[in-house]
Amino acid sequence: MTVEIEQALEVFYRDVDAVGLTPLWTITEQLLTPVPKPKSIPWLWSANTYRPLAERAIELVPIERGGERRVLSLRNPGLGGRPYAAGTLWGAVQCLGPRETAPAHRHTPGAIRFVLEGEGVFTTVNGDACDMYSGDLVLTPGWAWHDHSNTADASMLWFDGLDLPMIEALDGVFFEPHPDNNQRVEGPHNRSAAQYGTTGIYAGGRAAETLDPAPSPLLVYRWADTEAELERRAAASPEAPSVSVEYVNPRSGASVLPTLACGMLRLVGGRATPPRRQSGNQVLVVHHGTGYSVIDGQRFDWGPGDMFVVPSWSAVEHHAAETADVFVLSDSPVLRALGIFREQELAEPQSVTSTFTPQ
Ligand code: GTQ
Ligand code: FE2
Repeated sequence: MTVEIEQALEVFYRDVDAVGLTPLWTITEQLLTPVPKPKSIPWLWSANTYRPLAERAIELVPIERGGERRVLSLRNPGLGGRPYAAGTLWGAVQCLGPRETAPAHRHTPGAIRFVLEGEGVFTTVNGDACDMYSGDLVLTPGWAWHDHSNTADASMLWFDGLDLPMIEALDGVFFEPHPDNNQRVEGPHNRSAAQYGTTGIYAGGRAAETLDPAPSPLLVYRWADTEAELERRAAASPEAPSVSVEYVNPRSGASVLPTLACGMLRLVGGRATPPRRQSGNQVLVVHHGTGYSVIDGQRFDWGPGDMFVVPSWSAVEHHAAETADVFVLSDSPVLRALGIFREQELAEPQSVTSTFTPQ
């Protein structure tokens, strides 16, 4: 290269940079990765760790002082301190002490609740009070008014899943407090459940075929109904290492929210699921049973209440010690809607190269 060209190039790079342009050929970070390279990493939050901390939060932090919600968010160490479980998903433990209420509001991000322990709380969604019991799924679709009330003398814990990081990435977050601290409950509790009954619980795999931009009108899915369908599936496939059900919109058969899919996986004790991966992130919450999952070669042992993240395109297989039920939250409806969802069965079980130490 001649000295003139070298000097001209130097000036060119300076001029380009000065006006806010970056030549693609100078970017060293790989942008178009051959496969997804999520920043979040496989991680697990153990119930033995978070439960006493939730109890301390109830004692120490009144809802008013601690903000609108008494929530401990799952912070994935791969995300540079951001309070997100994965790049697209918020996951958290929410707790409400005896006789407490959390103020009503609404936001464009959609949320789901999976109930861990206790009873006596109801979440009011646009005036419909949904009673919450262990193993139930409750929806608060985007822009629906919602608040939580504990009418019992014991505290209650549940898992919150939101599409907040995704909606934030789309610069689509809106929030509004309700004019009153709590909504007025209209009519009897559980009106959506009375109207739609058990029609929102499907055998696994079918919701994927349908897309619906509207959220489910059924707002609460009872554990007893989920369990009954799991048992029907298990009886129909006695050889299978696992069976699954999906929670769906009973009107369309699509995922519960346009952004979030929820399912329940029943793992047969002593068996392992075939290793596979899919694009998009997942947060799993153990409802019953013990076992371990291998995620990208790392072993994660789990038991009831434990929560863990399977980032996009990570290889995963689940092993149950005894029959285990695991709740699965994913962003797959968005990838499907965009026509970019991929999944792959892997030929070989993974070899375990390390074991995760819970914090
Ligand atoms: O219960 O309304 O975990 O608004 C995060 C944001 C729960 C809620 C969270 C929320 C809520
Ligand atoms: Fe909220």
